[in-house]
Amino acid sequence: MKRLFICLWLLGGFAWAQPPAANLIANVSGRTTISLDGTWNTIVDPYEIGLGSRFYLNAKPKDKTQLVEYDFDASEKLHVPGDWNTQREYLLFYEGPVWYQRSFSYHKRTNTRTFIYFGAANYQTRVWINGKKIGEHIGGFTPFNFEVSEEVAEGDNSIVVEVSNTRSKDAVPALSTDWWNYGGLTRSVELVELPDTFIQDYSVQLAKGRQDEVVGWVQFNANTGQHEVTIEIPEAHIKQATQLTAAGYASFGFPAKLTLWSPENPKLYRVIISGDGDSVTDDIGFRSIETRGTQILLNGKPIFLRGVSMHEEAPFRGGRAFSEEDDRTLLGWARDVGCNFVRLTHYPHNESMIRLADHMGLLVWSEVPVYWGIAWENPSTLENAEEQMRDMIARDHNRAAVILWSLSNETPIEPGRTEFLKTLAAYARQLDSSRLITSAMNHTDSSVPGIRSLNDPLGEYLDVLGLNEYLGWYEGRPEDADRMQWKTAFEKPLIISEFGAGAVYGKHGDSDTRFSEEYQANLFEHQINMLNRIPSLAGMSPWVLMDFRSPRRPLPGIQDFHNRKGLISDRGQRKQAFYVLQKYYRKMAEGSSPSQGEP
Ligand code: GCB
Repeated sequence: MKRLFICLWLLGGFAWAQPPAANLIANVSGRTTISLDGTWNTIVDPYEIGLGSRFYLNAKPKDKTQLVEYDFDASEKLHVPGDWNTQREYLLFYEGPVWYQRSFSYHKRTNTRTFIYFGAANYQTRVWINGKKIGEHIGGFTPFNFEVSEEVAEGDNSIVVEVSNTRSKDAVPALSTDWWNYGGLTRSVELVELPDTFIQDYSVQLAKGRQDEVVGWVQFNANTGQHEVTIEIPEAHIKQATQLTAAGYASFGFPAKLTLWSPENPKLYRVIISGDGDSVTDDIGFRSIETRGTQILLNGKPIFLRGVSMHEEAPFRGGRAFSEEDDRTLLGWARDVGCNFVRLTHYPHNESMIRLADHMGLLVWSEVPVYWGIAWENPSTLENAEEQMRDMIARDHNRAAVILWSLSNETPIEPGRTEFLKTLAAYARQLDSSRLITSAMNHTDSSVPGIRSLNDPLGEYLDVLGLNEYLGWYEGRPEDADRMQWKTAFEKPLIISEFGAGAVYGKHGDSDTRFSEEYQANLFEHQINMLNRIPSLAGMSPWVLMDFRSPRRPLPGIQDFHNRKGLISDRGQRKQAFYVLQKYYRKMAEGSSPSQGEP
């Protein structure tokens, strides 16, 4: 194939100037992996004796005189991936460490490096292989990996992982959340095999503001010598080569005529990156995203985000969602409502959810768990939030579906918080200048009766404003919406990122009866009419797709520790409000609604 000339993009304009300084391996599903999912032996450790008792040695008494007070083999089992809370009744409310152990057999291969990769573990994790400490990680929703080439043995191996979901005031999130603190190895664990020098990460996307030019970079894990790296998009007859720097980095840019990715046509191209003895394949969509005044433009055209917010909670069985089937059900429901957009709250969801959104044509808002009050003044809390942002971006930056990185949800207006989020916004932009930065705010000025004004100083640092409001549920009556006006102090697109009301599926009453389906449906009617009057509205993501577990919701017979604001119950039953929103979104998709952004 004829090799096209590759243009060096010296004048800036790369979507990513630099790859993130993470050591994450990109696109693990495109690599040779050995799954460590399945049944693990586990010891619940509420008094935190495991470290002192050296559980990580997975010891057995050598003879009958020796005292060893634990035994992984004889202990209860848990399935990985999965939270522990929903696998054993007595662990439902448990917060503390649990020790996991499993044995595996491994055959070492020459010229191969071995890594262990965790999709996520909530919240604090320590890992040992064959008694040797490999590493630690904090953060409950982002992936991490450690090299274990030296530590894995030919033949039998034992891995021990301590996972603790203990909450703390300096953590991200901190002490209080309106979702269940599911602990454990909540996503897959696998070994990844790579050549000595390998492609650590890459970015391939449209140049900012262009629809006919692809730009990107490739980063190897180590110095490579000045080898060549090629980028192929076979379906578009593209094959480009460029030179790596000695540090194993290359940037590139080339003209390309591609079918653009959109919700109506979520076209993905197979992209192959090869060089210096390594090669990785990915399916990538190409689209542009930007704002103009109060509009969001997808591929240069205004789009209204018909969204819904959702937790990563498993339909039907409850607990943390982890399987492709869970993801398919949840995103399928969002599509049934008529969505072209999902707000994945309040933490990064699993990678397959994002990849599925890419396939299904659902635009994504992805968020780090900077939720309510956290330790704004603590530098290590900021560092933690930055790391979670870095790893969320590192994992998903090649997904066309993701258009918004969200910094936070409902944070108090105070100087320390605004400074913290300003720093986090700048960091996110430094990592990925191609996407839009947002945050869900919730404080408005109500000093003028009948008008709510969003003038949170955080708005200055965002591309898109998110606003959560609960008119008609936490304050006032649903009918108050008929007289309410919303204004913002910024000439920027606004997404109403939450509104909603609790309803128990099958509970009926008049529209004044709390927790009845009728109350919720009525609130949606009034909210929709109100939101339609906001000139800068560019989207909405009502709260929430499906009922979910929350320790803050104890009302017996109604909540039973569930937040009941779902359009769908946790058993998959659709409430009346589901159909109210569906009707509205369907009409809008047909173009009969006057909302901003629709052509
Ligand atoms: C909110 C939060 C969300 C809660 C929701 C509620 O504003 O962002 O996490 O679950 O309200 O139901 O109160």
